[in-house]
Amino acid sequence: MADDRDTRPDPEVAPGAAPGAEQAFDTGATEAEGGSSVAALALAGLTAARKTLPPSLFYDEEGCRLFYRITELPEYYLTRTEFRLLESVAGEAAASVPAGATLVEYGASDETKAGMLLRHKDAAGASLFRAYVPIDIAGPALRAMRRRMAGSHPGLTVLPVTADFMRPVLLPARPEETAVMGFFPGSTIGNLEPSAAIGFLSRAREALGPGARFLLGFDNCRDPARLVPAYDDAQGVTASFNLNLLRRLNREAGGDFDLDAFAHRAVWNTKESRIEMHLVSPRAASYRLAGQTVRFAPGETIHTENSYKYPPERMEAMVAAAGWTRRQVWLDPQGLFAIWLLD
Ligand code: AVJ
Repeated sequence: MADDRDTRPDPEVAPGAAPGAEQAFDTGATEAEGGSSVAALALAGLTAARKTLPPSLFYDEEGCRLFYRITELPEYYLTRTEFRLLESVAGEAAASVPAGATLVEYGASDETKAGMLLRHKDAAGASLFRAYVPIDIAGPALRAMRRRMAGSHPGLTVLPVTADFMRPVLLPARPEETAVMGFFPGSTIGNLEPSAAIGFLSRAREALGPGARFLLGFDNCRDPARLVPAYDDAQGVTASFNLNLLRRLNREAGGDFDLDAFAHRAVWNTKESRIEMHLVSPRAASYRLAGQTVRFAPGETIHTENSYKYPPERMEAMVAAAGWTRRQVWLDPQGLFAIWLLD
């Protein structure tokens, strides 16, 4: 039955989309960022004085596969550290909402982390969560998730939203009195510029409504000796993940990039407290993209991602600027990863 709805807008959509909201309620849209074409996004970034590509472009099907492989690399401690931490605190975190709540996950590539929250029940044995709203740019992954969860979580209403969570996201309608918890794991907040992170957090606060809780997972490590290998692994999986951007542009945006002519680079930027990923063109070169020419000077880079690693006091100021209050802090035993409960 779930498949029946895959090509139609979800009927349970609240009327009156926020201005500028371009999103699909699981309509199977293939555009990047729920509206702008891959070519338009890429051209905007590659014709700028300092070349960039938006990290949301990483996650085509191959990119999702490569990211999953990254999460299993020995050097990439983030996912497994957060996983273990979440395992130990999920009960306590989930118990901060009354039974029958809705869990809204921003950037939900699969249900493993949410599943740790969703399984909890209150003292009377009632499920703490009645509905789950995974929001992600990758429509196919969301549809696969909904099919799996129909079997694994009977009784849970799953309402996927295919959207870039950086745009105003319109949530499916839910009963007014239902409690809600936002969930933003994976240190994905680190991909955002600080001002954009505050903007995201305050839009989420508005969308989730008064009384909402928010669970935020982020990398707490600022040691380049650990971070650089995590973003430039020995097997070269992260390099493939980065280069896959160009493969995608060749396929979807009329590009002719020579993948062998670019090198992956990960650098720790101390001043900005972030890991940067770049694609470097060691030689002068020019390529076609969507009917235009993109020229590279020798050594010029495409800046493809930032992963900010915010010190706790900085994160505290950001959540406060967005109107949230930090209620609880959990850290793994090594102090590498943090999960904060906000309300
Ligand atoms: C999914 C954004 C959290 O920044 O660590 C992994 C993506 N990039 N390796 C991160 C990523 C390179 C990841 N996030």
